[in-house]
Amino acid sequence: MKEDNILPYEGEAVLLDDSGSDFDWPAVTRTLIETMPWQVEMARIFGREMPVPRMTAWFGDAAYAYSGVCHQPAPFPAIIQRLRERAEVLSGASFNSVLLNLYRHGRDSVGWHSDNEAGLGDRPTIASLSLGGARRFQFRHRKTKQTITLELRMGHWLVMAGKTQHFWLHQVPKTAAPVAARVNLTFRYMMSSRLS
Ligand SMILES: O=C(O)CCC(=O)C(=O)O
Repeated sequence: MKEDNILPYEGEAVLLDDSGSDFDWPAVTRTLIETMPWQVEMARIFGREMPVPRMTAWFGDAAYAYSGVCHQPAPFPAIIQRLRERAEVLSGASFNSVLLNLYRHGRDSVGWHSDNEAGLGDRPTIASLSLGGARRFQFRHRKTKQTITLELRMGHWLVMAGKTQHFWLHQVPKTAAPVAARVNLTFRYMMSSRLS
């Protein structure tokens, strides 16, 4: 993975272009938008309960807490199972859970954060698939503030590994440009549940 590393230090991130694979990505995108149990989650931001600016859905073998929101175990639908298998082939890692994000328009976003929940472990491998409209994705190093900007397009897999979540934040910023709806799936491996 090292030779394709997007990150200059203290992390590993690889961008794989899977747009030419056997998947009909526009059809997969439509199916996910139409059939996933999308919800607007509430999260505690600066001490206030606020709707997050995107829709989310969750499937996994174990319960999971994300931004203070508890997700109960939920079996993978067939289409997500196919994508999980693809994620595992491309990354060489195994995944038992997936968080889906639906960015309905350019005002939907996810702010600076890292995927560093305790159940993910110290050096999680996370495979993140982009579908639908292209959006800007940025990494920012916690200490040096170095920022790396990518454009994530339909069929791109961003695989993050090693100490990435420890040293780098990431975000999908809002945009004023007209953009098509975007679906993102982040496959993760939860080592244990912190929920009962
Ligand atoms: O939409 C993306 O590409 C990133 C999503 C993300 O950062 C997350 O779900 O934690």
